[in-house]
Amino acid sequence: MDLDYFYAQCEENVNPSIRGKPVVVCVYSGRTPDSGVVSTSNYEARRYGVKAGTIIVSARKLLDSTDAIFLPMNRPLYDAVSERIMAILEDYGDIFEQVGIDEAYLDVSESSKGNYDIGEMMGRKIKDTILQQEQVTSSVGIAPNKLLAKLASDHMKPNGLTVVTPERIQSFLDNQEVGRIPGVGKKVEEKLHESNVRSIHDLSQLSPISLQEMFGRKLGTYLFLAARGENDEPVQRKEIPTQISRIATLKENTRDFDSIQPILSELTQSLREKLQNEQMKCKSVSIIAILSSLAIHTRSKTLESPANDLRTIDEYAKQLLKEFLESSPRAILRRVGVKVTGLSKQSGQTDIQSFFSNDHSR
Ligand code: TTP
Ligand code: CA
Repeated sequence: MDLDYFYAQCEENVNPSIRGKPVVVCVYSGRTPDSGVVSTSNYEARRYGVKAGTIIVSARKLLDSTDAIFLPMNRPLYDAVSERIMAILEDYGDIFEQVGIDEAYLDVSESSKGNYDIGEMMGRKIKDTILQQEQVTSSVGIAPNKLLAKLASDHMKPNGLTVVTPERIQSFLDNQEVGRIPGVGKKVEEKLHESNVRSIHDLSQLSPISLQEMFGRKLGTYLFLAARGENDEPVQRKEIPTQISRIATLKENTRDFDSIQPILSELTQSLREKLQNEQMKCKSVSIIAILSSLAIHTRSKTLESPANDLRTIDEYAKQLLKEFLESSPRAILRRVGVKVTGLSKQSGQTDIQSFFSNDHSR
């Protein structure tokens, strides 16, 4: 199951008056009013060639003649919608695996008794429930494995439902472009094109040996099997991590707060993205100071309430660094790190503070 034009669809739901117009969700870098890239766009905007990764300036030009709406990312909103939808999905399959903010796999082998008609009914029910409860359209693929289910969910986007029964695998695959296979990026695609391999059917004509020669053992074997629709990756419930940390080596050994702090902030940013992707909150924040002597020190603080917004984590980390430097007048840092612990799944309710934290106001 993959939600359609997810961020933009959330925005349409919050403000229905923009529905029908091209909607562009942007990651503004802040350098100039229009610098940054498109995070995603609705299908109206895609008709003009505006999609994830398009530079905002280009998007404005492409949509010049339209009444397009440009909005900044509001990640707390999308997180909250995603979490409610994932909770709906969890009730269905035998095993549930969320991938990213808007995608999930459900193993329904047992509950469908391996019957694709039952699988299809489950798929419809899931789509209907998400639409009724959250007014979000989704695309579902039902197939013998994760690779085929992913391709099937992409097949009729948006609002699609595609069933690939075992008998239909090869005909389903043959006409599709090799670039559609998950894991086939630009480079692999170009290399295949150079060998005149464009469709998955073309790919299926290559021997495992020649694929391995071109791409190495691992990717070569994957591609050989993928061309036949074979993939044995299990649907697996994600283990919930108990802590996440980031660490970096400083350009030079120092105990100067102003030179260490920007590095710490970068680490905090990356850590917080991970937290939000995993839809987790943390209870405490620590900093790690590795000194020029290689001695390791940590300092921790418990938050007033679990959080995953940048401002809170960044402020705690900065405070900890300041306190550490003050309490250790001879410490010279070689590396610095930040760690969050006491992780828990974030609750459905988005609190005001994280709602107005950086993404929204940027
Ligand atoms: P996708 O599922 O790739 O895209 P989508 O849901 O917007 O559109 P589609 O109908 O084709 O599924 O990504 C999910 C969300 O992730 C998307 O709404 C915004 C975000 N995203 C980015 O921020 N940057 C990116 O480059 C991509 C690909 C997605
Ligand atoms: Ca999607």
